[in-house]
Amino acid sequence: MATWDPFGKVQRLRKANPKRPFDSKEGRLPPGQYLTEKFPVLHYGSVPQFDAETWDFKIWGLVENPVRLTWDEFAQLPTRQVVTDIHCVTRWSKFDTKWEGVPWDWVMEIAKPKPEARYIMLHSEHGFTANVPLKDALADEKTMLAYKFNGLPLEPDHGYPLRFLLPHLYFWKSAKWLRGIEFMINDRPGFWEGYGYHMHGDPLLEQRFS
Ligand SMILES: Nc1nc2c(c(=O)[nH]1)N[C@H]1C(S)=C(S)[C@@H](COP(=O)(O)O)O[C@H]1N2
Ligand SMILES: [Mo]
Repeated sequence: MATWDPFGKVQRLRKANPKRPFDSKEGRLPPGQYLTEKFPVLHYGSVPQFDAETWDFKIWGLVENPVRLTWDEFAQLPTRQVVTDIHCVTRWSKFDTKWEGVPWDWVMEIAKPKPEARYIMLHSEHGFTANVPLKDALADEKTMLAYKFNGLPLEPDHGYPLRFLLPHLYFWKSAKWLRGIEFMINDRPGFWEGYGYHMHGDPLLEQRFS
């Protein structure tokens, strides 16, 4: 792992997940995972259609400023690029994937979550949801609302036009076809979590199922 740490990433992640072995070199491939060069596609249900005229993105719940943006508005927000490893609970990992999107900091600045907000629920097309502790979204400087992969718009299968990216948790938390974020005081299970997937989902701790 690089020693240059401009975002204080290691310290922030350690604070969020005290038991996590971030700085171990062997930790790059989490336990029970194998490496793949491919980019497998995994989701429940069908790939939704995108219509730029009717698509919107909302932020609601425990926030000072509820947000609603059209696709045209969303596409003008500042973006950044990240390179990151991703880890699927079905045991494949992929190294050095390249994404571009709107950083999580933007969500915090525009929506101004209330101090009592401690969890978020990601809301996607077809009613798909995934729950994430807010501290995990905050701790990982790679957390973003991603709309490009390898410099190109996301493939429909991989979440076009927009997906969540929170790469230090298992990849099911990176909800595809994202349409909104809800800030909550209490945790509640999302779609896969309702079928027994872990409420947190840290790959280094092998939090696959609860
Ligand atoms: N909307 C939606 N997003 C989803 C899912 C889903 O079923 N619906 N599955 C998750 C799971 S289980 C995984 S492993 C990743 C897979 O992303 P990929 O198909 O881009 O590899 O998407 C996640 N995001
Ligand atoms: Mo998954």
